[in-house]
Amino acid sequence: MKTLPDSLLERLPQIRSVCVMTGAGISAESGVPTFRGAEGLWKKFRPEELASIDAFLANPEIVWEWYSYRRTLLESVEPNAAHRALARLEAVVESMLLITQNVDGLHALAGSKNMVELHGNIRRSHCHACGNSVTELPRSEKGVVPVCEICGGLYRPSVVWFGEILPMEAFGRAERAAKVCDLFVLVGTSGVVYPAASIPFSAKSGGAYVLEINPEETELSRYADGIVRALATVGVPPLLEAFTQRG
Ligand code: BJW
Ligand code: ZN
Repeated sequence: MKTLPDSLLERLPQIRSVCVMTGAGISAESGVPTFRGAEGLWKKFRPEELASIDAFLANPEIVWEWYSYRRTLLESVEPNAAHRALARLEAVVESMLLITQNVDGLHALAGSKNMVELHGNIRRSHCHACGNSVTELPRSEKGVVPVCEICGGLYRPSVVWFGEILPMEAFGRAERAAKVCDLFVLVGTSGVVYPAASIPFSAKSGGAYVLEINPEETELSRYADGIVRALATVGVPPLLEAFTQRG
């Protein structure tokens, strides 16, 4: 089993409050592609052509099709051992907030409750014009973007695109928890997308120990106090085990 850094094990008895921030890497072993990297979604598609309001308004059918493809993929995937370990960690530590950049909903499926979704959720949609929010979309022909029953505007996925503001309540909750936590864990994120990537700095300035779990070096590695170079399903369960044994 992959060992946690000694410096973290020494601090373990003092840790009361934990924040965990996850990115696409935690869902990679469930079969959900990451964005960047060799197998990433954006090897094939340029982000600005798909993940912005300008792209959607210029080519709504293409953008809708891309999200439909990803939603279909999600129908056949399940949470993995890392999602499940984080859901169980909630019951083991005094205080925990899970901050996810993922839109796949796998943390909720694994049972996480105390959680914020910074970049929305691909399973929801809302009307671009009036904001009407739905989980069940009206029927539409394949390749045709469904329209709002209230105003006739186009439905769009309820995810945060480049240039859009993150949900204020979710971001505020994440920032507040990061500032006061004792341990901040980064799992499977490249740390290149802001403002999410700024949250570990709030944790660090509040005195937290920052742990990174990622098989690759990232933009945030040099700021981490401890590093576990492992896949999420290998690196995360030992964290749950360490806190469980501590009691
Ligand atoms: C494993 C693994 C395994 C693999 N186990 N690990 C300050 C500085 C610079 C730029 C900006 C800034 N502030 C704002 C910006 C602009 C922009 C931005 O950050 N751009 C940078 C990319 C340059 N940010 C925004 O536009 C944000 N909005 C905003 O700032 O509003 C204010 C504003 C408004 C108007 C004008 C100006 C400012 C919004 C950002 C929204 C991001 N949305 C996306 C798409 C969501 C919809 C969709 O799904 O299609 O969110 S982008 C995409 O990246 C997605 C992710 O949540 C996000 C982060 O990616 P993540 O999760 O880190 O994945 P990867 O693929 O990058 O990395 C995977 C990692 O996993 C790797 O490290 C692997 O090694 C690892 N891994 N297998 C563990 N098995
Ligand atoms: Zn509408």
